[in-house]
Amino acid sequence: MSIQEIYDAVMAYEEEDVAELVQAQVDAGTDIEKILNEGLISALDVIGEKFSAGTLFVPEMLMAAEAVQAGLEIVRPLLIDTGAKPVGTVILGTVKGDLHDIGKNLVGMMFEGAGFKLIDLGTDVDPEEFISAAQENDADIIALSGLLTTSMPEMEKTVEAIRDANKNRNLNVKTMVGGPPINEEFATRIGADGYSVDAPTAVDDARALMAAGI
Ligand code: B1M
Repeated sequence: MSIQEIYDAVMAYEEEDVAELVQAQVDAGTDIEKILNEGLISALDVIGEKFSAGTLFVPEMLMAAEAVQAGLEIVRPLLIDTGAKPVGTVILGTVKGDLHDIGKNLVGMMFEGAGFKLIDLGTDVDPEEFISAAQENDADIIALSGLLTTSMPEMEKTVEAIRDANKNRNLNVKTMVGGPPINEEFATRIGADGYSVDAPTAVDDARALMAAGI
């Protein structure tokens, strides 16, 4: 039994096998980060490369994503069950036009595990939905995910709308952004309060934003 088997099962789109293999690794006490990075996420990276190279297509990419989601469901309780006390409220979502949610889900699990109250709006989220959810839940942070380059202007639009709501609609919320096409420079240019490269960093950055006072 090895992590390689998880990787191979994702590459073979064997959703049930992935769930069973991840469970076996969890039961054996394997480090969760190792299961995620070496078993599940690294397989998706290769799937993405094959998609770019034209050697596999959207249906295969989707089947691989479903296999990874099956594995994530197994580790979810371990990531969110820390007993930490609530430290703030985060609204999370993938921006308008973008349907990718695996990274966002991972970010959400880690926020929950760190004791944040999480409101996950899902994918393809309109700027106004983020703002309404933040108002309704008296949120501290809105975290935006985006995987497509076409999501970048959407992210900019969303951050701008939130900034406007902070100024004119009695909202007081910080914005964080992340996803493969996003970097620090872009985040700064669009006026986001934070950029995080991955899920664990997003939690650290959110904690730092909370500590800096909102
Ligand atoms: Co799509 N897709 N996809 N796809 N897909 C990519 C992103 C792509 C890079 C593949 C490629 O060409 N190599 C490419 C984008 C190219 C570009 O724009 N530059 C692409 C494309 C083109 C498309 C379509 C347009 C394909 C088509 O229809 N012709 C289409 C778009 C649909 C849409 O969104 N409107 C599409 C569709 C899909 C599927 C639906 C089939 C499926 C998604 C299923 C799902 O999410 N439920 C899919 C998949 C699986 C991928 C790849 C293979 C894997 C993405 C993933 O889940 N990675 C991807 C290639 C790749 O990434 N290697 C690809 C694992 C995940 C854990 O990583 O989301 O990056 P990630 O999250 C990371 C960090 O980025 C960060 O933390 C996580 C790690 O800890 N992070 C944040 C993410 N969000 C954050 C938010 C934060 C902080 C950190 O807030 C503060």
